[in-house]
Amino acid sequence: NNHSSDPRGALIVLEGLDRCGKTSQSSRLLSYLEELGHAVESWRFPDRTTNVGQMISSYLANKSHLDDHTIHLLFSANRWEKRSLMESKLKSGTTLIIDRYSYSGVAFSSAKGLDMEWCKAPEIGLLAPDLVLYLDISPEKAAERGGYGEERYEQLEFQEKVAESYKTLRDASWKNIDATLPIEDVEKQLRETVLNCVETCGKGKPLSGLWL
Ligand code: Z5A
Repeated sequence: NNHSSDPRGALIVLEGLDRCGKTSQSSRLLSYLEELGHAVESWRFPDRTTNVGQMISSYLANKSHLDDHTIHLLFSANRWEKRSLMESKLKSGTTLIIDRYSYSGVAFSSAKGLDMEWCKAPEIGLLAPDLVLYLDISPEKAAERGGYGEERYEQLEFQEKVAESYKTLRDASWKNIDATLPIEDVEKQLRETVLNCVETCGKGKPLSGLWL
């Protein structure tokens, strides 16, 4: 039985450099969609609550060292452990707004020098986002925002490389958003795109696999 035309929730991903404003926008989008009566949840990766997530968290806080390939695969495993729940939520009509996903996985690891195709491989077959909102800001501007520099990847030079990697990952689901504007104006840019996406998925756009 192929229920591909059943209505479902949308898989919406927020991506961008550190301090681009993903967390702020994801909670705003959550309230916006809730107020309109949509079933919606906000998630984030890494999901630090799982066992794998705790290993990632300790690595990011510089409390443990891991080989670059190993941490890459842990980030990926952290998404795989949520895949079936993700699918059932979407199929039951819940829209998911996700703060970071496979694009982060590939952009950060390839910025360290790992081969991009190798980085993509373990992500293949995860659910493909319906919309990727890239909150575009330069590493310099992002660094001017609060709380920068406490975790492993929060260095300018590295963030430049991440920005380059992100550029090569753009695909049809990708939308660039000017993230240098005030929070309210960034949100305004997001609202219409997100609503269109939720409506399209509600009409039964089929779910697909990432990078297949
Ligand atoms: N990583 C990886 O390597 N591989 C993977 O597969 C995944 C992740 C999933 C942890 O991610 C690290 O893991 C991350 C990538 C890597 N490393 N880096 N860099 P995380 O998601 O846990 O942490 P984060 O990316 O650093 O998120 P964040 O610190 O929460 O930043 P944010 O969500 O983008 O921004 P924010 O919290 O909404 O805003 C930051 C500050 O700016 C805050 O003070 C806001 O009030 C302010 N802000 C927000 N928007 C604006 C605007 N428009 N104007 C002015 N000020 C603003």
